[in-house]
Amino acid sequence: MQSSRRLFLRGLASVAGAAGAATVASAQHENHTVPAPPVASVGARTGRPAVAAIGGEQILPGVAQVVTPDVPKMPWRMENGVKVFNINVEHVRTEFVPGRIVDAWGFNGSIPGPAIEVIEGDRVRLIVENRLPEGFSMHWHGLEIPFEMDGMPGISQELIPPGGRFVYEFTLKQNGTFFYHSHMAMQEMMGLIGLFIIHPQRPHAPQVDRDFGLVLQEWAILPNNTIPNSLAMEFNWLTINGKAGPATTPMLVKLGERVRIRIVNLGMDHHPMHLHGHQFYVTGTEGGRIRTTAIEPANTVLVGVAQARDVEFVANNPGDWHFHCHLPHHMMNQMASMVGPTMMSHANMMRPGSMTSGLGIVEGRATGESSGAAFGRDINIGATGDQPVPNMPLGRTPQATFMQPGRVEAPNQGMFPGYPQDMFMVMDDMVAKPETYGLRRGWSGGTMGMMTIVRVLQPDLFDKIQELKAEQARKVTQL
Ligand SMILES: [Cu+2]
Repeated sequence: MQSSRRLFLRGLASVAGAAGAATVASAQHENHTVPAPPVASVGARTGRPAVAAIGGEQILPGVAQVVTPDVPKMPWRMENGVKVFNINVEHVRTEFVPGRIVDAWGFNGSIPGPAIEVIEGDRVRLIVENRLPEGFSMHWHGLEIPFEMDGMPGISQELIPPGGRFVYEFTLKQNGTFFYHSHMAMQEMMGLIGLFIIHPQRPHAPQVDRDFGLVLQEWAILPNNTIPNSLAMEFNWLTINGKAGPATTPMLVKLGERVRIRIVNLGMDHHPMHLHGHQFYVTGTEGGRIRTTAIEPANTVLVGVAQARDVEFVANNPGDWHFHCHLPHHMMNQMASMVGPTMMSHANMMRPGSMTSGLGIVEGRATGESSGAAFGRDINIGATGDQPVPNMPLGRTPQATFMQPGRVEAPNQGMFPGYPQDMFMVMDDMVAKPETYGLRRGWSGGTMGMMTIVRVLQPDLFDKIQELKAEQARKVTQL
């Protein structure tokens, strides 16, 4: 108990350290990545710092605010009855799992962008500033707004040039789960999307106690590279709110509560999102609320590209339940489970020196007897030199000692491209945070790729984690 508490606190310290580093990174970013403003056709940069949020504390009395794990809310200020948002489109350096640094594009320092959370009937003004090195325009996906505000370059407006601004303003006539994104296709694959959640003025019945918002994205990032290849069709990193499992922050609910999860997908694949331990009802699409007589039970909902789905359920089954895309390749990072067995440095399967040396195959055919029965997955037919390779240590008490803060050398480091998050993926301590408190030791070995966890907690554990979160917030503030 003592030692697990110590490890947990150590995890907190690394979280606090990361927060400090992020501040420095964003300060540097201010100074060198903003291109020199050219003559802007739609307004000039003002250089005005972002105004601190005054909104977002409470959306509507008695209505649960939407929780977007790992993603901030978009701050706004009220000006003459209009909610005003400043949205900067810019390079963002982020981290999918500890050690997997990614340089992509996002909004206000976040990938996906901060979640906009507003109310039906609101008038909103969205001041979009393009800090990319190329033209940009913003589309408000699913919103019924004046044509000039639709963000279609060439059709409804000119591209916003690098350094330029465009002010979008409209009144919200709908409610539901919407999103905002670049309308340049390749920019979508560089990360440019964010949630746009509109609450109804009167909540739908039955009201939910917890409301969560998730953005699904996929990325093709070669080993030893930090920049996504937006042309590639083979995706090796799958993220929920910009994190890959096990770095995705679990969603916490109290036993018996009614829960809504809103899921949005923008990428090249559709994601069948599956919840363990419960049945849910699909209550909304990207077009709004589904009428009550049409909802049906399920535990997997297909969230197609450009779609949104709201699901609701009563969390009546205590436990830590996976919520994940069920496409096998999307349930891991770097497809480590598939390529792993062919990359073991035994038999005649040498580990690759590079991607061009052919996934470790140095002689014969990929499917030849000497290479095992099948490329990618040895089923012990014809393979004499291979051996079973699990995703995580075998045995009743997993030894979660491979990757810990301060000790980055794992015994198998370097055997696989894209270390860490390789064959032995137990990294509980590297991703420790209050929300993971009390998870079974070794849990992180089974949570990869587009996976997260819904924790249906007894009230005392739920309250304990809230205390830990408050304690962590105090520590970060003191820095
Ligand atoms: Cu998927």
